[in-house]
Amino acid sequence: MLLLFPELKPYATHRLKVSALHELHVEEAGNPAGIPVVFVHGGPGGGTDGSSRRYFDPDFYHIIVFDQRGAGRSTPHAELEENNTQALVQDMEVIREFLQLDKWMLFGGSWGSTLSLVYAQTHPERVMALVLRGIFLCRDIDLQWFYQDGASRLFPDFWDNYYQHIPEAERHDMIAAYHRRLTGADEIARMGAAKAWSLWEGCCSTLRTNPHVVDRFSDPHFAMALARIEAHYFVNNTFLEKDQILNNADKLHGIPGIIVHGRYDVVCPLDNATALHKRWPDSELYIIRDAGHAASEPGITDALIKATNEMAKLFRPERAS
Ligand code: STX
Repeated sequence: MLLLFPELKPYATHRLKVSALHELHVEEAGNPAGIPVVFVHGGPGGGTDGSSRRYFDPDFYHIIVFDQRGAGRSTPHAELEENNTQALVQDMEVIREFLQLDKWMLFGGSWGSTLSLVYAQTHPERVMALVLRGIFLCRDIDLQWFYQDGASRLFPDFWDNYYQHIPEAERHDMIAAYHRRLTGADEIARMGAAKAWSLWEGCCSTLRTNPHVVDRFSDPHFAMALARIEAHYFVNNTFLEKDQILNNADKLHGIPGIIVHGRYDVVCPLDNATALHKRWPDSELYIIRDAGHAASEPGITDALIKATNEMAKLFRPERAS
């Protein structure tokens, strides 16, 4: 089993102003002459941390990590104005041009897979390869499954806390009910809703409930960005057309991809990955037999690092062994 690469510090960090309102945190690590790879984080609103750069061999990769609008160290924190899928795709173009890169590899899990796929379908000529984990197609059935009726039946104990937070009269549309509280004037109500929303996701992310993951999702700063930004995207159908990603799968033609998905992923069920893989002949699918959703699951981490090592061989056969 492969483990994360050792901790490493960025050799450069940047603040990129991408609109009158939003400023992004961007960092570069590894080998500046290596294969450029961008880490696309989940949520939306999840942000990055020190582990984000550790999926890539720093001798072979030029590692780019950034926090999407309102997430992590980007500012304003948890901001919803001018925050949508198309703006995030555009921001990735701003980052790519700022770093003077012709093409790059995308590495994204969960919402990071969604955004990577939308980016690749918009700018296929800019994408060398995709390494994706915990595919999230953001179809109606995917949102219904996790936030309304589905995952509730596998984790009824954790569901109770998420469900009870909303009065009965509003429970027919849980995403809308949370969105009202997360965007309301009452700060205490916003914080309470953020914690209940985020905890639900944290508790379901791993095969066995992991206290470190639950702690991270309970952190008020983390929970506020994750919950507000997710609910904002989801009430807007993630700013995508119905089944947009599958319907545009032909645009991925010729882009090599590795998909890693846990068989017991309850946040984003495995059929997200099989549906994508069927329509994208250039992809390989690895189903991890004893894993849920999170990148930190041992089998998922192992498969992701194998995937980036394979891609390093593909793009630098003379250097990688
Ligand atoms: N959200 C799925 C997602 O993108 C519904 C996701 N799940 N966990 C994460 O993101 C983080 C660990 C990045 C917060």
